Amino acid sequence: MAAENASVLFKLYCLTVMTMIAAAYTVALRYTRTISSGDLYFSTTAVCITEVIKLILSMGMLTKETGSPTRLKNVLVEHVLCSPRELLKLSVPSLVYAVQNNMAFLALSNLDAAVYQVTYQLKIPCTALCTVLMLNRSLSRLQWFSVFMLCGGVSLVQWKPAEATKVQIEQNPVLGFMAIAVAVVCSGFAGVYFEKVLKSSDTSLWVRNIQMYMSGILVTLIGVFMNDGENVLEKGFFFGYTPWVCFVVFLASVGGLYTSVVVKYTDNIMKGFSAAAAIVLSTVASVLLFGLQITLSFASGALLVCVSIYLYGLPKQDTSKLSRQHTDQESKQKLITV
Ligand code: NCC
Repeated sequence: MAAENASVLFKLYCLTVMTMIAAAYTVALRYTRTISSGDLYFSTTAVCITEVIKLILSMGMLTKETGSPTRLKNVLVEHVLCSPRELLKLSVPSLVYAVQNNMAFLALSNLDAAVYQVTYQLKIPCTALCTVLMLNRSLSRLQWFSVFMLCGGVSLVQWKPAEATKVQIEQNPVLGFMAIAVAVVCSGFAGVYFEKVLKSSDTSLWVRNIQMYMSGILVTLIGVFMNDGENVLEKGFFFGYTPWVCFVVFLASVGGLYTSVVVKYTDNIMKGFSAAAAIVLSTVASVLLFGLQITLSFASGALLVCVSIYLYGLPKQDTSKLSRQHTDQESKQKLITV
């Protein structure tokens, strides 16, 4: 399906599911890292097994796309076995995503989920910067302004007063914030890099994903042995896996695939804007359906999100027309003064 052929409804569906999964993922991950029964699982193994599941699911999608086992075999031979250069190209985002995904575990082991969500929004301007630098796209001043406004708006929307949550582990907030800073940069860079590779050829999304997840498995496996090698050998790869941990791995896998579909049909900046809109809309729906109380910070954040979406979407010529009008007025003023 070509990007332009995907219906608006389908794009909306993917964005909403991606956003819902991301919200559930953050909370569930935090829960598994802090409410431990003593047998805390190795987070590096969770990141690794997620790559394996994403590879299997992408294989399934490619099977469906190609339609016959022979065609599937041909595609895999051409794009995976006989394309070491492409595999190498995709190993860049897979390495960066591996770092990012491990950082999420480190950050959520040391910071509250709400604090994490709010701070992580810095990825929006970081992604915009990567888009401008790596994809040679330009943003008008108004669009830059709206990107920062969105960042502030989403932070306010997700803001919750700090609660004294019961955690059974020692936390290091400085380490948590440092992990977020690394994750923010990784998310911006890897997202835009993957978008660039995906959109620069006709190669199928599922082929690109397979290429990326293959090196992803290798990289994250190295991460397992570098960080937890001895313990994993002693206690086992799946040590400490509870149904909740499996749920986190499931969300990470499905969420990752939805992210890739969203990037295919929109772009990384749009992903940020639409995810924000989905958060606002889902809260408004909860107000209408379940009588949820709206806080002042949510209302002001939602307003900022809406205004930023409007400003970002203004056609560029409109804004340049505005600035041209402004300059014309300035010149007239100067003439009058002279
Ligand atoms: O940070 P974010 O995404 O940009 O991270 C992208 C996640 O998607 C996976 N991915 C990306 C491209 C691709 N072709 N395949 C993939 O599997 C990457 O491995 C990485 O995990 C967001 O925009 O906020 C979003 O946030 C993540 C997640 O909440 C944060 O990274 C938290 O640490 C969401 N992931 C999940 O919910 C599992 C993502 O959907 C949206």
